[in-house]
Amino acid sequence: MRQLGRSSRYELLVHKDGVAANLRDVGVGVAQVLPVLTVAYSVPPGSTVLLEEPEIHLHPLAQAVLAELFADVQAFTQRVMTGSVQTKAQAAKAPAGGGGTGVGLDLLPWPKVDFSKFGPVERKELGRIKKISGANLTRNAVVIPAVTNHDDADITDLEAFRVQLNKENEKSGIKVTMLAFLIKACVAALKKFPDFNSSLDGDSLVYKQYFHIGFAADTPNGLVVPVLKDADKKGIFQISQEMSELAKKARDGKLGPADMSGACFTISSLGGIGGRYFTPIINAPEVAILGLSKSAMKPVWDGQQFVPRLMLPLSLSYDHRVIDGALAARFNAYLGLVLADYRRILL
Ligand code: CAO
Repeated sequence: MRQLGRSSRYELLVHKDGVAANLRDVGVGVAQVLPVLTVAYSVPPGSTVLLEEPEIHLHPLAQAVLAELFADVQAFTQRVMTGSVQTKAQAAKAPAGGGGTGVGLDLLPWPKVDFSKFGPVERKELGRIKKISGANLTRNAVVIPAVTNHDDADITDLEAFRVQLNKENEKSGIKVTMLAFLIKACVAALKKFPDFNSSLDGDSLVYKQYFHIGFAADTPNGLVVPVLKDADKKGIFQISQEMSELAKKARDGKLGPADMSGACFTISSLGGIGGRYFTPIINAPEVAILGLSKSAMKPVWDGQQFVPRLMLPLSLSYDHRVIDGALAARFNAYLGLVLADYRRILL
């Protein structure tokens, strides 16, 4: 594609009927013309637009570049005529919710960039799981006013207990994971703070009296969230075993809809991989999600001296429509107490 010189700058303007367009020397680079047009006319990403008959005289090179850039004016004109795209003027006149009104999302179109102008590229279709989870994640990120509370839990003694348990049960074939302890600890916290075990339904909150915990599992095909049912009724060994079966099913792409539905609360653990805190996206209609990062030895002040303790980073994202910041801080603080001394789960 030919380029205009750096000094050549244009902007697209629309006629009052919104179909034909002009160019004017006002300070927008030709490379930006397409984004400008998509913004101005709410043209969906991927649309191409051609200037029908620019009303002012253009440098021939500019016309040639624009002809290449905007290769389909008839299609654009037809889209405007059939109402599948709106001009800016039409959008401004549209009723509430139709864009440009200050309510609704009124988002700009996705930037359309010809990456091959900058270097070699390869195109790959998103996988099925990514397409589905992407749509869900976007809705949840956009709709839920989420806040994340970060904290650290002292798991020094719990980790020693876990290692000891695994030694004792080496022959059983069941490996107890930290995540299993976290699932039980979260059940205790959900019982203590029932708002976390609720879902918004219009102006009401539905409080669940069951405790199904989802856990994010990384698979070759993408992220899935199997659900461990009735975690309150199961011991650490059973939870560890079921989790490992569900994780295997997830990796083999064999999870059915029943394996992935009904969660009250989700845990997303990146602890086996690394990182220090993150902001997990809530899995609607749940109202909170707990992110776990990699535990590390830290110097902790015990009132007299610094002592080495194994600290687990907790990142609790919550729906602020349902949960206040103070409650979230209490939830994390309670989790910290339980994880530091697991006997508290009995209280
Ligand atoms: N800190 C330090 N080490 C940890 C840890 C933590 N918080 N959590 C786990 N580990 C260790 C385990 O002890 C294990 O070590 P050993 O093999 O030496 O015993 C190792 O990390 C691997 O653990 P694991 O990942 O196999 O097991 P798990 O029970 O912790 O997790 C599962 C299971 C399915 C959640 C995990 O395999 C997984 O898929 N994690 C990724 C989830 C994810 O992608 N979340 C992001 C969602 S948002 O995009």
